[in-house]
Amino acid sequence: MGKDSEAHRVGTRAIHAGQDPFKWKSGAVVPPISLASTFAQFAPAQLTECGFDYSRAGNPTRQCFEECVAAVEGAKHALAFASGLAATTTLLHLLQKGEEVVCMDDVYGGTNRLMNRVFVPNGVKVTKVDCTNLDLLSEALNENVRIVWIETPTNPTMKCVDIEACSKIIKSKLKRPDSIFVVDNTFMSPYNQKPLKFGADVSMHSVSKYINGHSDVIMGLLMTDDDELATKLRFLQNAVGAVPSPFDCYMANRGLKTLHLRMERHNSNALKVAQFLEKEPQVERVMHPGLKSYPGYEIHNKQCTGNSGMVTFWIKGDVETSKAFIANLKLFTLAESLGGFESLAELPCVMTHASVPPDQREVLGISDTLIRLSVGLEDIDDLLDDLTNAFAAVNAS
Ligand code: P1T
Repeated sequence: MGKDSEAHRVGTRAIHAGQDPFKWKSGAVVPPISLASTFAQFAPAQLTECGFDYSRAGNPTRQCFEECVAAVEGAKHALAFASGLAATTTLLHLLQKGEEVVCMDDVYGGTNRLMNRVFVPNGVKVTKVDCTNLDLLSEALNENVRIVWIETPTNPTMKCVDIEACSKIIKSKLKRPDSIFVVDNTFMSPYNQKPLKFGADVSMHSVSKYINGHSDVIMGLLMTDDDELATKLRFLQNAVGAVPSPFDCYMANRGLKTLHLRMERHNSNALKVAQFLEKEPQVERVMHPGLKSYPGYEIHNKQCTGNSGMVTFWIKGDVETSKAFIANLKLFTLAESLGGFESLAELPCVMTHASVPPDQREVLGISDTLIRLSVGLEDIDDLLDDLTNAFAAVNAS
């Protein structure tokens, strides 16, 4: 992160950090998409001053995005990958056979599937722990644990984990210097939450969500302040090779320019939706960090400056009620994913979390009446009308 950007606030960083028009010879105010897969060398292994040799190892458009997003999160290093799961896969390649991951019990279904069905068969141990209970976390930590992985708030039940408290326990119990505490920060975005400031070693993102913000890119990120860890991850970024295309880097860099504006609107729209749902007689329970009733309200407010657009609720009834409610929504589109400008609704038990074993889903409360909303940037009264109409239609049927 450059000196200038350290002095700037987050919106200014999103627009200017790493974007100096004079670093491109033309002075273009919008960074060019550098499509070259390879770069000319002056003599064998004598590179230009930019230091690029092959685009898997490094690319100007990717570097431009990485520098900007690092400045927005306030991280020293950012590394971009072809998807959120590609970022996770690359990080998990730090593990040796026999080493262990302690993973929050509620995480994105794809993260759960990656750990259990790809890494466990290859000799990694994964232990699921409800890290909202710090005693359980502490008990789970032993000398084989190399990585602790959490989300907060979690996908999809929105449980809040105390990042700072976890970090203190991990640092005091895991004496090995190579242990890594990762926070998947996708739900909050760098605008609302900066896990590295609370003791996380890595902040991971699915860029496909809020950072890009326009539902037209699949990409992931790992961010860290640790130079040594960054070097290891840079090695793996190139060696494993799950890198994003220059075009996607361009798109994500462009989406990032409005992150601060979008997040303000996501934050306010979602709070109003959550407050509306809390008063709706057909709703059993709502989870959103902006509600006073939210179990992690104080912890969340200590570590976040906003709540994002994610709202989870349990509708009264059964799976047919959930399906009827979703079918009657007109503005909320039935689709997986989140964090785009458009509002989405989904049923995690058969969509994003279908790969989580049914007994685990039951323990976590990912029932067939749990509906997840990604509240977008539309006019709030139109969104509330849409929800009102869908509840009325379910009630009338
Ligand atoms: O889809 P991808 O860019 O690979 O990111 C994976 C991922 C990682 N972490 C979290 C918290 C996520 O929510 C995701 C992707 N999630 C969805 C597609 C979803 O609908 O929840």
